[in-house]
Order: sequence, then structure tokens, then C-alpha cells
Amino acid sequence: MRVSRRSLITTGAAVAAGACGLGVASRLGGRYGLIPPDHAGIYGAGETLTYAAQRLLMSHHSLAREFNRSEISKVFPVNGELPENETYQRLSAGGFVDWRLTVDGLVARPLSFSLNELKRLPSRTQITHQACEEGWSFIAGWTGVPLYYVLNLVGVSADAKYVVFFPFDENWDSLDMSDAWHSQTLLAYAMNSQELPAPHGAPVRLRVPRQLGYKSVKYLSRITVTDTLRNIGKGLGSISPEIGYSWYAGI
Ligand SMILES: Nc1nc2c(c(=O)[nH]1)N[C@H]1C(S)=C(S)[C@@H](COP(=O)(O)O)O[C@H]1N2
Ligand SMILES: [Mo]
Repeated sequence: MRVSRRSLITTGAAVAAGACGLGVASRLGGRYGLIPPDHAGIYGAGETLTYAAQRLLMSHHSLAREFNRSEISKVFPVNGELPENETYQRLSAGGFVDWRLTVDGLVARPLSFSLNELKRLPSRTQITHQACEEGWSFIAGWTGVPLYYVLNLVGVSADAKYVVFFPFDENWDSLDMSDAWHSQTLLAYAMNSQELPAPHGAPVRLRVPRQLGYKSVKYLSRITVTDTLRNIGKGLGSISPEIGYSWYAGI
């Protein structure tokens, strides 16, 4: 479980941050369609400035740094507990042979994949840095199917704006299409050449090395392609803005 950021920040600072840049952010964001799903509320102007600046200044194809095997960390901290969800625990007890990843929404061919089916798709291994908002980080190797490969299999509609990731716990999240199609965005089933350890998100987790660790959703159950996030949760694009963190967590 993650600590609410709101409880860590004084009201005065929050009001100042919210008011600063409001006009510029909403004008630029509105004109160029660079508005993140958590644009409303007290931090909204700041979120819009951050997201718009990243999207305008950075190439959509820029890559997160990849490391050598010798740089892999010795310790791999874990965030959160295993899902309490009964279905998850039953699937886990059965070695995930009955687990399936559903991919649906604005797609031509909704599909669901077993773990073995995912493992038969083309794979990529990348050694990347994962940083938690709590201050720790590590470098590890991740192997999995690039998300773009699965998106191509299901045939994403031209209207698609976001890909949403639902796990077996409450930590759902979403990516815009730029990050969803990115070559390093991975559905990972192995870590450091071993089966993905349960606390790190078994059987399959997302890895988004260009954003903070919390975007890398563990224990995946379903992926949905959509043109709006308004009807999901509180409509802010992920659990993070609901507890005081940014939807966009680019690093
Ligand atoms: N489903 C789910 N995904 C999650 C979390 C979680 O609690 N549940 N924690 C997030 C956070 S805050 C971080 S930093 C990373 C940590 O991944 P790790 O436990 O493999 O280090 O997973 C992210 N993905
Ligand atoms: Mo985190």
C-alpha cells in the first residue's frame, strides 16, 4: 500500500502549487490536446504543465537507459502486499496455469492469453532502473512481450487514446498511446532470467521504464483499450491521482 502524498504536504504549499501556472497550462494544453486525465483539482495546472512539456520537448521514441548484466542490483525491494483477491490466490496456488490475460475494449479482435501463449510470442529482455516514489530504486533484468506486439494482435482502433491495466489488487493504471506503443513498454513474465517472483507481480506485470515504479502495474488481470478514462474509478486515469500522485510519472 502506498502512503497518500496529500498527507505529507501543507495546505499552503498545495494552494500555491495549484494556482501557479494555471492560465498558461490550460491554454497550451487545451490548444494542443496535451491534457492529462488528472488535470482538474488542486495540482491540475502543474500536472498539465509537466505532461505537456514532456510531450512537446521529448521525442516519443526516446529510450530509457539500459544497463549491463554486471550492473544488476544485489537487492530488489518490493512495494505492496500480494493481492488478497481470492481468484488471484487460487490461480497462484495452481501455478497460474488457469490464469488468462484479457485484452479488450476499442480493438478489432478481443483476445485472452494464457501464460504459455504469452511466452510463445516474441520476447524482449531489458535491464532497466526502477525507481519508487518512496525513494528506493534498483536495476533488474526483465523479459516479456512488448505491449505493442499484443496491441497489434488485437488490432487497436484509431479512436484509442489510453490503455488501461487492471491488476488483482486496487492499483490500476493507464498509459497514453505514445507510451503504450513504446518499444520498452513490456508485459514481463521473468525477472533476472527467473520466473517473475510473486511479490514482484506474478504471473505478469507491466514494465514502463520511462516512468516511476508505480506505473509498472503488477499482477495483471485485464487490459482495456479506451478513448476515455472518465468512467473508470474516479475518472483520473489511475489510482495514483486518487491518493495524491501524478497520473503521468515520467522520469
Ligand atoms: N498491482 C500492483 N502494482 C504495483 C504496486 C502494487 O502495490 N500493486 N506497487 C507499485 C509501486 S509503488 C512500485 S514502486 C512498483 C514496485 O515493484 P516491485 O515490488 O517489483 O519492486 O510496483 C508498482 N506496481
Ligand atoms: Mo513505488
